[in-house]
Amino acid sequence: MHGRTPILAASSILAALLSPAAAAAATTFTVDPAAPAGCSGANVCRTITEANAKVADGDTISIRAGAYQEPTIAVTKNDVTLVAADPGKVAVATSTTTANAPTFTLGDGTGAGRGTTLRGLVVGVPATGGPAVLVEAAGTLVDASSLQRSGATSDQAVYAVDDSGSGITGGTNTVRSSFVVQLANPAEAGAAPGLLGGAKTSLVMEDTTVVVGEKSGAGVVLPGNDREAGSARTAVPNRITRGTILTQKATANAVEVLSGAASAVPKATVLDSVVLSPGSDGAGLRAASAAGNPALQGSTAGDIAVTARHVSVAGGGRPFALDAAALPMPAPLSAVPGSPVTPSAPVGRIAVTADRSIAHGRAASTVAAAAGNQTQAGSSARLTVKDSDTTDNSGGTDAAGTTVTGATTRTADDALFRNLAARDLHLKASAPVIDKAGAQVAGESATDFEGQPRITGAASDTGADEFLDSAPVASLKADRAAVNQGETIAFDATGSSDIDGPVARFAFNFGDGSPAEESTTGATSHQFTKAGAFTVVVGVLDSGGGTAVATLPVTVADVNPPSVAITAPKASSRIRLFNVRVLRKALKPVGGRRRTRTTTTTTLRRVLFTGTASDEAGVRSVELSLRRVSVTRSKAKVGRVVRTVTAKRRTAARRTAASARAAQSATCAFLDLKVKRFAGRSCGKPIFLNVAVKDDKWAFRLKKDVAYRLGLYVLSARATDVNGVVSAPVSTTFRLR
Ligand SMILES: [Ca+2]
Ligand SMILES: [Ca+2]
Ligand SMILES: [Ca+2]
Ligand SMILES: [Ca+2]
Repeated sequence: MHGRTPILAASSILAALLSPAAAAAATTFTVDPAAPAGCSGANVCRTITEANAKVADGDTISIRAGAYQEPTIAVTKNDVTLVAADPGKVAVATSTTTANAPTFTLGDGTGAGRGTTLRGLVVGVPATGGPAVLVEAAGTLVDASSLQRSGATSDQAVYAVDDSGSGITGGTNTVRSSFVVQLANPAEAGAAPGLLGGAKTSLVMEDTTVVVGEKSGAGVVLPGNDREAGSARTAVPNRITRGTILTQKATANAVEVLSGAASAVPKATVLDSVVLSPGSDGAGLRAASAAGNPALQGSTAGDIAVTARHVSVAGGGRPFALDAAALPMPAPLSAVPGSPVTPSAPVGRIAVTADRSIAHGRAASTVAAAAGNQTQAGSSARLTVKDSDTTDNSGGTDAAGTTVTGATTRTADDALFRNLAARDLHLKASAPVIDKAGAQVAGESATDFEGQPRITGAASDTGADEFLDSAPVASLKADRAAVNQGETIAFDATGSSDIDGPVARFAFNFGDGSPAEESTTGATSHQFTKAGAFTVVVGVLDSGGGTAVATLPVTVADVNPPSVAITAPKASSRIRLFNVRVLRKALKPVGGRRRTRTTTTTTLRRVLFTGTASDEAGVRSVELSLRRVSVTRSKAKVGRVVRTVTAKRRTAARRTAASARAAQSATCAFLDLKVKRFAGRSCGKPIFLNVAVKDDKWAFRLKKDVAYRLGLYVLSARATDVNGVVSAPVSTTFRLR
């Protein structure tokens, strides 16, 4: 029974899956550029256009890797998903040469095409093209995609919502986990934004990065979400959660919230955990009332209410710009059919609240509540900066109309951001706003602008970034990799880095047994006295306690031979080679005469050669050579000695002459244990014998399997270290007697 449970469960799940699927019968079409033209019976089509012509509501188009150039793809069935079978490898751009033709059109304004999803696509446009994605529906989703207008000469948003069609009465369009890039041709000068929201529908952006180049306009323009919504005037706020919005034109604002509609319903916008990086004279957020709808004289533009929490704005002219004076719609909006373009009197009330945010700029925010042509009673503009780090004037409401309240601080840009000049608004490890924004508030993003946990450490951090210490990166260089013993190598770890701030400490371990060395500069040098192959390690420690290591191999050549010495025999010593024992035994007298038998027994004495050998790197071996210089006339024999004749004593002069002759003849007698006798060899090539060495001491004992002769000998010793460096031999002359 135990074993059957999974099978039963699996079959019941299968049954549950099959029955509703049979009713829904959604079809997946596959687009494969290698397929024959048209669509096969197996629903494999060569082009997206062909598949799109076949789909019914709820179907999926799965697109294989390829670069697709097709006429504008207009999705007019509902809940159709176009998904890359190979995410990131499906590039789509329109082949249409008509000016401003989009690559995708989602919906047609009649209510068709709602619920379309684009997922995993790279969508581009030709130079004269329109938006990469034009939305004329609601409920659409662009997910995990990259929308690009690069080198474009036409001035269009990359992603634009046109919800002016009568079939659209509200709803939300979403861009999630995507990149939106607006890089117009450098020769052009346009004003189009990266994304343009709808007037009746909400725009929700999540985890999306927007980059708009210097020849275009704002990052995101939100014209409101409640224009002419008829009887169902429910404001659904625009929402930008997590992500970065970066604009490069000097005057470009990162986000604009505009109101020109004839509705009193608030145009609510929430920014949560977003980095706003405007142009050098732009604002992080501009909220402005535009003209009312001339067709609805006397009505007001809808009020604007913006909540910005955990937002970081810096690097621009000002954090916020509020303008309740009546203004004409900006150019990109006037291009949207149905947008009001005529300046007229009515304006709305603007309220922007920044909470636990970093609100920086070269100048303070601007708040313009009333301009000369503004006549509508009750118009107002109010900016509140609360519990934030801001360059706005503190202390009540300043002359410009900004109220700075709560636990506000004023920190210099350099003390906050990793690299503001490079538009990197991550917090430095030393930023004083870390852990200053308290607990997470219900409804807020649980993660920071880049998706890291909102609370790291004791509390959340002010602004969009929650500081999460990154490990440093260690780097180690040396002026050379190979030296001789006793030489010095310079090490340089100053190339180590930490993205959060400077590296705090460096610890060097040279690998040769010497003590580790600490440094705050990252540069040091070390003299290697030992030979060998070593791994030098540098450990770097950042201010947050993160560590990293880098290693470098070095080789130190052994140039010091071992030192070797002979301790026995002493120089010029005379060593008795034999023990002689004489036994006399009295025999029975013969004929009254005493008889004595004398037995002389000769044995080899214990003759031990000893010495020392040492080396810093260690001794591998010690070798001896024993040269017989001269012999007595008689052979010494272990056992019975018949007689002993001592050779004529040579004078020093005669010895010198003898050794000179030996050198001339270049033949010497060396002990050769292989043949167990003294063998003749060239004097320059002694026969060496390996001897036992332990703890820097060596010893060798003469054994009786060689017939030694009494006479003059020279013992030489040499040692080899573990690196193969051989010492010069040392010698001792002695005599066996
Ligand atoms: Ca924190
Ligand atoms: Ca972070
Ligand atoms: Ca770090
Ligand atoms: Ca050595």
